[in-house]
Parts: sequence; structure tokens; C-alpha cells
Amino acid sequence: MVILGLAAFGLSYFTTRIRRDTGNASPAASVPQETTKVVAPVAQPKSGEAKEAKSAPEGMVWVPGGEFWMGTDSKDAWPDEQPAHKVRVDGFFIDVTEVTNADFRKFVDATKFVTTAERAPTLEEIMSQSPPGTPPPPPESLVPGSLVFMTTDRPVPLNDFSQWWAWTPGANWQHPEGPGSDLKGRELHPVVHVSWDDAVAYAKWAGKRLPTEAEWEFAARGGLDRKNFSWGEEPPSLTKPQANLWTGNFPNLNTAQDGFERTAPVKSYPPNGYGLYDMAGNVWEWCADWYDRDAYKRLRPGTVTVNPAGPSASNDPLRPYTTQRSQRGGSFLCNDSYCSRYRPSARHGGTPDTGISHVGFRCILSD
Ligand SMILES: [Ca+2]
Repeated sequence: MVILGLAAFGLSYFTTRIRRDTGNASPAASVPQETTKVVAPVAQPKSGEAKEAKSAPEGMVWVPGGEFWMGTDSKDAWPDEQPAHKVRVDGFFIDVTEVTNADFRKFVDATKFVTTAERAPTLEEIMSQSPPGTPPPPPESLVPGSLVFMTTDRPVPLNDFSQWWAWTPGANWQHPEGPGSDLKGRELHPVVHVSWDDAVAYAKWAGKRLPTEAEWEFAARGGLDRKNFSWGEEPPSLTKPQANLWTGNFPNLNTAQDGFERTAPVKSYPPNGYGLYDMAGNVWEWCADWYDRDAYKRLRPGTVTVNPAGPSASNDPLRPYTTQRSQRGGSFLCNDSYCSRYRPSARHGGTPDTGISHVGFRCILSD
């Protein structure tokens, strides 16, 4: 709901994001530091691991635990991705795809759950995460809704995000572009306009949970070691697209050369080494962790962090009045001229009560 407040107050949320994104406009180029290798599990498979793999719940695969380099020191890295550091995670089952509209429909039908975007925000919720002195929004603006991406009709300065994000009353997971839009033909597209709170509620209903950032990144790398992308080192291809990104000139010209202008049905692009689809692009995916921009910098060099569950609190000096949960994977809006965060180490934060038209999630299951 905070998103409404941000829309009304000049979208400071997005100011922050754009400031960061446009500060790193160079394409994500190759950053190989070592030859490709599959990261082997650091321990012998647990007893029954083979059995677990065979009995994977429907729509999930088993990702064996292991040790890997989390983050990156690539020249394309954002400060929050640095430094690369050793992490070990236990094995887990993970959804092969992002949670789809059909999946989410089952949850809503079973529970009558009402998402954040379908509820009117309160003034208190908005003001609690606004800078001091922010004037309250007009009462008539306190209606259910969400932010929807709108292609502009001409090139616009990339520091003026209000050009392409439109506060849209009535936009929610069932109406991704607002009233008049629906999910017909999009049953297998990832659900969007879901807040972190919504994603957690779905996961609990499904008997699963959101992945930690470490689990998500380990899975996204697909067994490759220190590669720039979830598929290796080759940059995104227009002839054999590896992911649903933004092709053309952001935000006014989307050539959809990768096949899709907005979300794509899951499994539209090749899977990574673990058989996981859309770990790059399509929609950002919520993770369990609080977002801490400086989390990696606090680690003691030379140590291996085991099963990190993230910091105890959110931290982002660029957004001091908000709390944020982590998002990973980038979206169909990612373009190297604007946001190259479809790399597996790339990170992002979002207020947990905010859904938007390019953020979804997937779940994992572990002991
Ligand atoms: Ca696309």
C-alpha cells in the first residue's frame, strides 16, 4: 500500500531505484575469472537424498546443497553485490517456475485471500514510510490499486520514472493493466502485483516458503561458478534469447524480439543447469531476506557463511524511511541501457507491502 503514497508523493521509491540503475548503464559484459565448472556438493549426499530427488513435489526439483561464490566483484557489480564471498547452503526443493496466475488462482479460491493491491491503503500506512514533512495524500486517492508500467510514446530521460510508471486504481493480480484487463490467455504467466506479504501467505498455504537470497542465487547459478548470467557468459542474444528482457530502447520502444513485450508464459526460455526457468528476467522474485545494501561488506573475509538467512533488519541509506525485502532475477523491463539486473548476483529491495506489475515469486521447500 505504501506504493500509493509513493505515487502520490512523487514516487520517491522509484527515484531511488532509477538513481541507482542509471548510474550503471553499461552493458553487463563478460567477467570470467575462472573457467566454468560445476560446483560440487561440499558434503556427501544426505541419507535419503536420492529418494528425496525422486519424490520431488509436483512442479519442483531438488537442488543439492553446495558451496559457491555469492555476489560478484565484476566491474558491472553494484555496491550491494560486492564483495563476492563463499557461502554454503543445504539442499532444497525449488519451484521449477515462477508461481503462475493459475497457481495463485487455486490459492485464492481455497482461501478467499485478498491481496494487498486489492485493499485500500490507510493514511497511517502511507505516512509511516514517508519522509518527515511529507504532506498527506488526498483522501480520494486512498483506493485499491497498483503501479503499472506504461511504454512511453517517445524517448524520455531515464531519471524521470514517473514517465513510465502509472498509479492505476483497480490494478491487481487479476487485472494486471488495470480495469478492462484480465488473465485470459495468461494463466501460465507469472502472477504479478503481489506484495511480499501476499507471497508469504501463498507459500504458507502451499506448505513451502520463500527462498533466502543465498538459496535463490545458488539455484539461479545452476551449478556454474562465478558466471555473469544464469546461462554462462554469453550476453543476451536477440536470435536465441535466453530470457524475457526488454529489447529495443527503454522505455519507449519495445521490439519484443525475445517474443514478449510484458510477461511471458513460464518455460518460454531454456532452463538453467538445475532445470529452473526464468531465473533471469520475466519478473523479479521476492526472497525471504530483509534487504540490506551493505550485508556482504560486514562479512569477515576468508570465511564461509553457512545457510545465511539475511540480516535482522532492512538497511538502505538511499531509502531511510522504508523497510525492504529482497528481490532477485530482474524482469521483462531489464535492458542494459537501464537495468542489467537479470544477473544472478544482482539484488534489489522492495517494501513488503508493495506489489507492482513486474514482481512475482517462487517457493522452495526444505527440512
Ligand atoms: Ca521481452
